[in-house]
Amino acid sequence: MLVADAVADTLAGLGADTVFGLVGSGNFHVTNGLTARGARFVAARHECGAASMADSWARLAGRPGLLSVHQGPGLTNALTGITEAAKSRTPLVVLAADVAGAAVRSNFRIDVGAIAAAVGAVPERLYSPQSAVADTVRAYRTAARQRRTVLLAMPLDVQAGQCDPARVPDEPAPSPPAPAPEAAAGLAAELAAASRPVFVAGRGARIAAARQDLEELAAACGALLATSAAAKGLFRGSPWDLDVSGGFASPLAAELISAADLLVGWGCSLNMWTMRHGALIGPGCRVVQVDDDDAAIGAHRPVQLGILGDVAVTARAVTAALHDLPPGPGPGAGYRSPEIRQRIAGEIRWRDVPYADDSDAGRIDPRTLSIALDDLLPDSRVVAVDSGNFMGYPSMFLSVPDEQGFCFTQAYQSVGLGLASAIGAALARPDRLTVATLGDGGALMGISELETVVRLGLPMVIVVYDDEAYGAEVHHFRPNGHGLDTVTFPPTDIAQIGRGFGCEGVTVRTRDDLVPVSRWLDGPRERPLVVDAKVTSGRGSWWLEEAFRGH
Ligand SMILES: Cc1ncc(C[n+]2csc(CCOP(=O)(O)OP(=O)(O)O)c2C)c(N)n1
Ligand SMILES: [Mg+2]
Repeated sequence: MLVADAVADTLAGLGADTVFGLVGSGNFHVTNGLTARGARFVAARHECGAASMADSWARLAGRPGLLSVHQGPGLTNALTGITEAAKSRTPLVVLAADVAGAAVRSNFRIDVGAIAAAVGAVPERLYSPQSAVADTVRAYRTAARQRRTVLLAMPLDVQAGQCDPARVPDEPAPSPPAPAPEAAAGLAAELAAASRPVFVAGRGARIAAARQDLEELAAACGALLATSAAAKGLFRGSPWDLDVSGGFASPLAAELISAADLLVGWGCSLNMWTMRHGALIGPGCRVVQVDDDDAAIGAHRPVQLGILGDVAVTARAVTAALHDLPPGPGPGAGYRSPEIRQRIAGEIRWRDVPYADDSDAGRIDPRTLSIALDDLLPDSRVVAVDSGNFMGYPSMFLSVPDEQGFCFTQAYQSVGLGLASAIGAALARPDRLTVATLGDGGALMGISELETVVRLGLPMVIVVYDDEAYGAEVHHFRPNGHGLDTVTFPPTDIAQIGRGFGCEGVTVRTRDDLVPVSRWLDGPRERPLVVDAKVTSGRGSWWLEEAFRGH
């Protein structure tokens, strides 16, 4: 069997059924091999877009994504998207064609292994025709089981070799790690002693599908529930849900989190964003971290107790340990009082926080825009967010139905990934309306994938918060009186650009301009909708100040 076919056979045998990419001669055979075995190939217009699509698809599908790229520039074009995936611990296998070992003077030659290592991906390689199947299995399982982005170099000479037909060893996945019993008992004792415990659930809680287990434990000890941005929506609907902790936290959420006497991070790194550089950890507050990666424990904040274990398994073990505590006062109502419940119901959402609307005749306040969209858009949605000053508005003012409703690709803080990540999300969750939220800078950077949205017939809403600037940079440098010519731009008719690609396009300057959005939502949604919202930009957003502190 041709090695290229054996690689495709192996991946299909492991369950791969969707592959994103851009095909050149070097990845042609493997990609065709996959489609011949029933996989869907999604052609992107830029490899970075393909990488972001595969990344967000994998996040929402809950299994490894596949990205297929040509050797050399095909891979380097994809690098920003691959880096985001690697930093987010997205299970992703990059099928990266590579020049033959002897082609030392090839134009396409780059050091693929060094590139993988440089961006935090795992370097893998088809070492020989004889090992190609085992190499592919190892790459896929590393991605799936360790949640890593794996860069599988596929040298052309190896791909063209012959090998025995693929036989994928059938191995059950190992069970998620349980905590040491004394560690579970230690956390139970901490919870029993706490009067104001708060849980902050992160990506690890989302991956472990731990909502129910965490809610049961939280109910048993009276904890309030919050998430990192990566797990936004996990506790939606709970009367004790504080939504996101960190820069996006509403004033009440920040107040309640910083008054906690015990914070437990569940699969959450408690980084500078989630903890506002530690400002959300009040004086005397004890901090516990539960994670299946020991390197994550204590990496950002000092902890009094670190527990190595899967989030869901640990939550169940701690609930059992709470019940086993010796007779005594035991946990009380904790942080859950009728007054707090009432305040959460009335004040926890950003849209319930009063603000002075700074819309004028020509531009709409981004908060007003976001609240209006929140009212118009169906609840069954996935919100994908690009990077920039604007990004807090959709993240804070658009609600999401659950943790599957939020696609937040910010581990590398790159502008320009939002549209492509929305495409991956739309393909993973066709049952929901996908809403891509972008700045004008990010929209124009990733605009080539608008053709992909149209070609795939995705009924997507693309909202551009258009301030005609790299707003984040404007707000960063304006206070110091720097010249801003390098970061401001003349008006661009993004609605018209959308129409040029085959979308419907609407320009929004006032709330009344949103009428065509309602009409689109009520109609057949045959073409994607681009909303070019001309937003006010008098001052930077408040969460941005947090970001600048990190620079
Ligand atoms: C790829 C990349 N280039 C540059 C930056 C620096 N940067 C951060 S935010 C930003 C502006 C983005 O502009 P836009 O998408 O319009 O969003 P806005 O800040 O205006 O809301 C830039 C250039 C970055 N984060 N990523
Ligand atoms: Mg902008």
